[in-house]
Amino acid sequence: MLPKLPRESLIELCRKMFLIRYFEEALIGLHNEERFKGHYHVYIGQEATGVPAISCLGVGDYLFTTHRNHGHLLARGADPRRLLAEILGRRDGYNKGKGGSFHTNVTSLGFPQTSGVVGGIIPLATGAAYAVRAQKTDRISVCLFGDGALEEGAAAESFNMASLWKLPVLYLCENNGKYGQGKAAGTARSSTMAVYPLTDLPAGYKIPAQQVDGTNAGAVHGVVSEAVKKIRQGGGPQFIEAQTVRWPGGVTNWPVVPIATDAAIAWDVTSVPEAEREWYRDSDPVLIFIRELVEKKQVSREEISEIQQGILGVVSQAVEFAFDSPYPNSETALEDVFA
Ligand SMILES: Cc1ncc(C[n+]2csc(CCOP(=O)(O)OP(=O)(O)O)c2C)c(N)n1
Ligand SMILES: [Mg+2]
Repeated sequence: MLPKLPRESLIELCRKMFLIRYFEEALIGLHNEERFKGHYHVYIGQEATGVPAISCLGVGDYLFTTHRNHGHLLARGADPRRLLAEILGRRDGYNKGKGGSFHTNVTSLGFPQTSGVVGGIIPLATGAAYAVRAQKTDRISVCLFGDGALEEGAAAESFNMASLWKLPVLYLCENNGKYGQGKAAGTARSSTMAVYPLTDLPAGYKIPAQQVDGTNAGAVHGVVSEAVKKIRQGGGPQFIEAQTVRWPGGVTNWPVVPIATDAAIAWDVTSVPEAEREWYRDSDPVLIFIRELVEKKQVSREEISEIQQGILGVVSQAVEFAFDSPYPNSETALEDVFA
């Protein structure tokens, strides 16, 4: 299902999904070539959740994200050059290279704090919702987190307060399940939660909670835009569980790219190694989206190919920019720190 948006907006969503996919594939390649060190997580497989969801927000809204933040930042319009520079610890990064992959904060885009601590942003997002309400604005706070974060006590405490105080917060839980597990509504179990379905947890706190197919951009756009509207009208918190199927390249500690994503795979998966073929055919959100754009005659396959080439160019410029950027001077180590 395509989001109910004009063609130009659909193309913009398509560009953003490709940008995330190619940015992350390039990052994995750079790590494999040992051009940078350190741990990182990628957003591959969840593009059709973050991109349409974030497109529903206003410029003044706050977003809080996790260890898998690259996709959320790019969806919100972050400059891939400065994001990559940050991940590589370079001076031209969004946080002068001091935040890195896990803590890229972009306040100008409404990301006051990113946290690699699982569940760490749930109370922060809830606090931001309290703040915007106290300031009597119509801003909302959006909390993007994985299914694993629901294990944390801070999640339960936040839901309780958000519900009691009817705070303007959207909890968007990205349930990427376990590798090899289906995503059909109601069957996707989290790998780490006894509560099942996950929506039972916020529902217990009387927060309206629903599930959506996170690989279906139109469905995500529909439920998120509706939830945002209700929150902005003073309806209190909302919870959405977006279910995706874990990308087979991301099942081990260090991601591996089984095959470089190419639009042609959307129509012919024979080039994909057999072990990963099913995922690219049935669960790859980027390929599902472009297949639908073409089927619904919003774009031609040639146009898709042009978009793809354009984005590959943007990503190689980002790589060049980031490696040209110097490391911060040691004298600046104590600048921009609180204590
Ligand atoms: C409090 C805390 N515990 C453990 C970790 C280690 N850790 C990093 S990612 C991760 C899995 C989180 O699962 P989920 O929230 O579902 O996110 P996913 O990686 O599946 O997107 C864990 C346990 C951490 N960063 N913080
Ligand atoms: Mg998860």
